[in-house]
Order: sequence, then C-alpha cells, then structure tokens
Amino acid sequence: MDKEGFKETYIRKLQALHGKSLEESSIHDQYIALGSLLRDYISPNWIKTNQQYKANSDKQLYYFSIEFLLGKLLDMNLINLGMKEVCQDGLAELGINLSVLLQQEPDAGLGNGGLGRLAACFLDSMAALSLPGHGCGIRYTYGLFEQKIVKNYQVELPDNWLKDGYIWEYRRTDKAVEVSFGGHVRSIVKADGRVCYLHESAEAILAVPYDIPMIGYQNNTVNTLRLWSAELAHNDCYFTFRNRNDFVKAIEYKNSVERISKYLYPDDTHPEGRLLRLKQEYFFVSAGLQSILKGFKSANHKIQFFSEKIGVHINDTHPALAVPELMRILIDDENLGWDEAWQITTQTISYTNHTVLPEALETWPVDMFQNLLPRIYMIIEEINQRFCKELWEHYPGQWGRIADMAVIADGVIHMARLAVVGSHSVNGVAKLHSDILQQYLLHNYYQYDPTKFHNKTNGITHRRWLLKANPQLTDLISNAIGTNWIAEPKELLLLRKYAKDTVFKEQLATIKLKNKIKLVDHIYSHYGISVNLHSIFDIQIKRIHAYKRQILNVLHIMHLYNELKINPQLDMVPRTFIFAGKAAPGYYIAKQTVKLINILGSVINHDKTIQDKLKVVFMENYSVSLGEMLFPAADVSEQISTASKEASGTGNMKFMMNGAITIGTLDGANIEIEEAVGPENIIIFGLTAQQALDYYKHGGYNAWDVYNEDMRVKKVIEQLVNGYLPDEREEFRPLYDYLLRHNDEFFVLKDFAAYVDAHQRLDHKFRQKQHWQSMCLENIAHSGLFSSDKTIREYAAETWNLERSIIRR
Ligand code: NBG
Repeated sequence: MDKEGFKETYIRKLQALHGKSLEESSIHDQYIALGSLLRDYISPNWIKTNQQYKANSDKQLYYFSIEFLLGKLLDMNLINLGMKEVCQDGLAELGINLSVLLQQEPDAGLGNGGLGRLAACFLDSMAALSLPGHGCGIRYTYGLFEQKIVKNYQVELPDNWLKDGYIWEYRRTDKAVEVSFGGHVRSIVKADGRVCYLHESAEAILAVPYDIPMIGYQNNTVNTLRLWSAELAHNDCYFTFRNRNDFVKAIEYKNSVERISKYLYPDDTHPEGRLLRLKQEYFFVSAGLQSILKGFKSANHKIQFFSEKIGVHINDTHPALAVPELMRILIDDENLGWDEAWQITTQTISYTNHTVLPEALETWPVDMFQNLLPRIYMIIEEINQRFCKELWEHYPGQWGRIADMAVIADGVIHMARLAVVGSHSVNGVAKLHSDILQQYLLHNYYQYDPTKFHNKTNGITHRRWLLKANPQLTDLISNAIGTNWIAEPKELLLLRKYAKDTVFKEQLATIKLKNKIKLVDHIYSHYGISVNLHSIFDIQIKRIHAYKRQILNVLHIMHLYNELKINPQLDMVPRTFIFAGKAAPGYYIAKQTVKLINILGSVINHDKTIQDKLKVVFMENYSVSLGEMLFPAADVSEQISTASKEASGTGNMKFMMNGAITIGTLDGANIEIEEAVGPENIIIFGLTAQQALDYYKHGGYNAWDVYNEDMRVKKVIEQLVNGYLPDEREEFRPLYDYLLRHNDEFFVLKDFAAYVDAHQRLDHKFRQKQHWQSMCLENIAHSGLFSSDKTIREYAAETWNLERSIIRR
C-alpha cells in the first residue's frame, strides 16, 4: 500500500465506521479506523496462513498459558507489516499524529510479569520465524489491577481494559465449546466388555473463543492467539431459574459462570488455593484441547497420528490439567485404550518449569478437586497408580522415594509432578535454573529419566524491545551494520567492530541521552520530580517480591543518603534510582516495600542539602508500555535477586539490549549474560547460588551477626524503626522483624557489603566515559544471544519437532 492509497482507504474507513467526516472525528474514532483498516489488511494473510497449514498438514504447536502479557499491538503490528512509515506519513498529511493514536490502545495486561511476557515474546517469535505456533489462554475481563500510589501506599484499582472494546479480537461464536464441572461419574460395561465412563449431572459452561492475530515480521504469517471467555451455556439452569421467575438466583448463577474468566489472579507466586483458580485452569485447558481436537478431526487425520501433528506446550503448571484432559478426550470420546492414549498424551505434551519457590508450586486438595472435576480426578488417580507401580518395579522397597515422586500424596495433587510425568520434555528457563531442577527440585525424576530434561534459556523479542521501544538505536545499528541483524539478531555482534570508534560510541551516548530526556519529562509531568539528566539512571523494574530484593536496593539508598548527610561534598556521580512494579494485594511485605520506597523518595527528593546528588522515583502501574520507555533510558539494570531464586529473568535481557549495564547476582540468566559480555562488562556481587543453597541446607545464617558487625547495616536497619522516617513509628517494624528476627531468608544483610562495594565499582566505571560506552556497546552487541527467536528455534528443533511453513504472497 502506498501513501496515497493508504490515505484514501483510511478516510473511507473512518467515514464508513463512524458516519463522520475526518474533521468531525475524535481521536478515538481515528484510532478505531486505523485498527479496523489494519484488520482488513491482515485478514487475507490470516486466512491464507490457516489454509496453508491445513493443506500442508503442518504440525501445529499450541502454547498453553494462563497469562499473555501482550502490551499494545498497534505499533508493533505496523512494524511487523512494514507499514509504519507509510501510515505515519499518510496520517501526518491528514493532520493526524500517529503517536497520539497509539496511546489510545489499552495495554492488554493479561499477565503478572515475566511468565506472561515470555509467552507474548514467544508468540511474536513463532510468527516471525514462520512457525505454526499459536497461543491458548483466558480472555480476562479485568487484567491485573491498576496500581496507584496514594499517600505513599499502593492502591489497587480494577484494570477494565475492555471497556472501550478491543480492536484486535475476533469473537468466534461458531467455535464455542462446552466445559463440564461437578456432577458424578457412572461406569457402564459395554457389549464388547469394555468399561466406559459417563460424566453425569455436570454443569456445562460455554467457552467462547476470541482470536487475536499474531503477525510475523514482514513474512505474511499470521498465527492465532485464542483466548477463552466463559458464558452461559444454552438451556442451562440460568434459564430454568428465569422461567421460574427466580431472577435473583438466575443472576447469581450467571455471575458465577462469568466469574471464571473475569479476573486475572494478582498473585504470581502464591496461588491462593482457591476453587476459582482451579476452575480457570481446567476451563481454558479443556476448551483449548477440545477445539484442537475438532480442528484435527476436520482435517481427517487418524487419531493415532495426533502427536505427529499436534504439540501442546504447558507454560508452568497452571495448564498441567492438559495431561488428564487429553487422556479423557482420547479414552472417553475417541475410545482409545489407556496405553495408547497415554503414549499419545505424553508424546504431545511438553512442560516448562518457571520457578523453584516452594510456595509457588501448585497443589490442589483432593476433596476439592474431586468434587469439581470427578472424571479428571479418576484419571489422575490412575496415572498416579500406574506411575507408582512403575516406580515400585524400578525402586523396590524405596517407599520414601516413591512417595516423594507420587502425583497424589498427602491428600493433595502435585501439579508439577503431574506435568513432569505426563510430558516428554521438561525444561528450566536458564542454565542455572535447569541445573537446580535436575539436582534439587526434580532430582528424583531426573535420576529416573534424565533424557527428559533440558535447558532452554529464555529470550525476548528484539522487535518489541529494540525496534519498537528504541527506534533511534535501531537506526543507528542498521546504519552501522546493515539490517540483516533484524532477521539474525546474533549479527549484532558485528557492532563490536565499533568498540574503539569514539564517534560511534558518542552517537550511542546521544541516543541514550535523548531517551533519558523523554523519561525526565515524563517523570516531571507525572510526579513533579525534577531529575538530573546527567545522573546515573539506575532502574529496578519488576514485580515486588522479597526474593527480588528491592529492599536491598532501598537499604543501599538509605546508606548513600546517610553518607551524603554526613558529607554533602561526597565525591559521587549523581544517581537517580527508579523503581516500578506491582505488589500482590495480599503480600504485606511487598506492599510495605512500595511504601518505603515512596516515603524515602519524598524525604530525599526534597532535601536541598544534598545538591541533587540523589533522587528516588517510584513510577506507578508498571506495564509493558512503561517498560518500553524505561529500558531505553537506563544506564544501570538492577538484577539483584538472591542467587538460586530467580529462574531466569527477562528484564535483565531487555536492559542489556538497550545498552544498560547490569549490576547483579550470579542468578538466573545473569550468569549467561556475564558469560556473553565477559566479567569486565557487568558488575557482579554477592553470594553464589551454591553458597546460598549451602546456607539453606544448614538453616541459613545469623542476620544479627551482620547487624552487629557492620555499622552501616545497623544504622539503616535501625532507621526503619527509630522514627527517622517521617511516618508513625513502627510503620516498618514488620520489615525490620522480617530482616532481623525472621533471620533474613533472602540474605539481604549478608549481601549488603558486597552490594555497596559493587555500586562503588559502578560509580568508578561510569566516570570513565569511553570505557562505559564500550561496556554499553558490548552489551548491545551480545544481546542477540538473548533473542527469543533463538530460544524458539531451540524449542522448535529440540522439543516440538516443529517445522517452518513459509507463507507466500
Ligand atoms: C518467572 C520467573 C522468572 C522468569 C519468568 C519466565 C513465574 C512463575 N516465573 O525468573 O520468576 O524469567 O518466569 O520464565 O512467574
């Protein structure tokens, strides 16, 4: 489409949609018209992609995830379609500013953090690589809450992201399926002597899919993200109540059905064990698998070949019910025997673990589960029995080991165990994490079948996190090394030939400065805080969690501030510490941390005596879109989790790709970042994972020892409770207790000295401008290693056996 063609189509679209002229139209009208124009443009390729997959019988991969953190799609789609320039220029000639329209789109915040964003990056990469891979999840009416800071506290408001509709979704009523809950199971013996199971008196809920096109980068591929919404089924009790004029009951019932897809759980590490969560998990897994089966059968494939044509990947354990649900379908609906069904199921399903935090490993009480999903429970029981029998033959007499590996034990169903037993491949998300899975968390399974276990280090899509988020850096890179790196991000390594080129590095620095200016303006207009543009922008953005140790960052800031108060002339490069991140509403310590950051900010930012050397900014409502502004503006990336706890991290990769220097522990993918850039281009501190694990083995360390020995620690810890902070005394007593009395589970005090020292090294390096710029360049150059394209290529080749299917125009 050329510019003139675009303008003409656009005006026609706008008029037809809204019955208004361009002059009469609102910004929202203009945005809807642009979205709608793109929908028209995308449709033929979407149809073609699906037709080709079907005609070629290409194997399809379905990525099941309870979260997809998409962010905004309009700008990304324009880039992927290669239409951005035409569109921007065409609109400008019509007097419309594209960037204003882009702001109209809500962030699809259908996720909590890394896990959901990873799923979104993977969909982007699958489409870009012409791989037949699709997403399956839930269309939550409300995304993760909107965070506001009121009087320093986090307040949670509903994220009503769908209130003005969503231009990218296509409701597919014709593809709806029913999902059954409750009821009971009756077994009958058929004429041929086989036992079959009837699920009776169950409550059927309608699952309606909304499809979102996932557009490949300038390659004609359009894959599908299918999100399921819960609705009333036809002829269900809602109508019975209504017919009896019992409107209250009818409405109550309707709400109970719709609730299933209404809210995203705000807690990403601590499932509350609530029935609704379990309902959600079964709901989307069952709907997803049923619709996959329908598609498979409509292509006239024999069920025996299912796993050759279909792969189902489960993103963490939330979709682990895919294992028994696929068994149910194959046995009850397709009449296969157990062994054959099991063979197909395990060959179809693969599983990624995303955490070793014990509180995040899902379990469901048997009673509750059995009532809600009686047939599925029977199947899990049989999986468990057969698996334990197998183990018994392998490890006769080793009861302890067998109990540790059983899917059902101590009255609960262990979802991670179900996922491991029911899939052909299990992986962690960074080398260290995969090792920890193999040596600790899943050690018994690893010993039993080591061939199942793999590592797949996470990645991020450079199309969003560089092309979209940092267009100026993108241009600079392309001018220097050509554009081939966009298809092959590892070619970013070619940038290294500029390592000694001062002009190039100066250009890099100028772009960083421009991105910092944008952020400074944003901070000033939103929070009234004026930030020193030439200070080090030191950023920690992620969910607030004890193991991520925002508190370590805070204690260090308090320490710096103490130093400055003693000596306002202190020789330090001015610093701006920026935080963003949501705390789960019921996570007390996390919410206290948010409050502490904000209070500290209000003290420090108003203190004239320290001459602008220190600023602390907490930015509200962290989201993909906010991240797109922050990563490009960062000088320093804080990745300071307790070693062994952060499975991978992906924010670390986004910072690196945008030329920020990591200060971090040897945890998750930080280790691989260090391997890539070399120890001189990253600042590492603190306990290693092995040291942390050894401490854990022996009951931790004594936080009081550090407190008593390090006066800096003593001072900042006391400042939490001695009235030093301008708030009611005792406000931060729980944090104080948490660190000292509960003996600092995450080694905050233990790592404090090393962290202070690391920051001094950082300060020192930043002063050597040339050196610092070289470090930035090295980080960008090696970031191609962390492109999700690489990760997805590995999954496709080693786990999914998935081949490219190039869509021609
Ligand atoms: C998170 C880990 C991160 C990791 C992402 C994506 C969960 C359960 N886990 O370290 O904490 O980067 O998953 O793999 O959200």
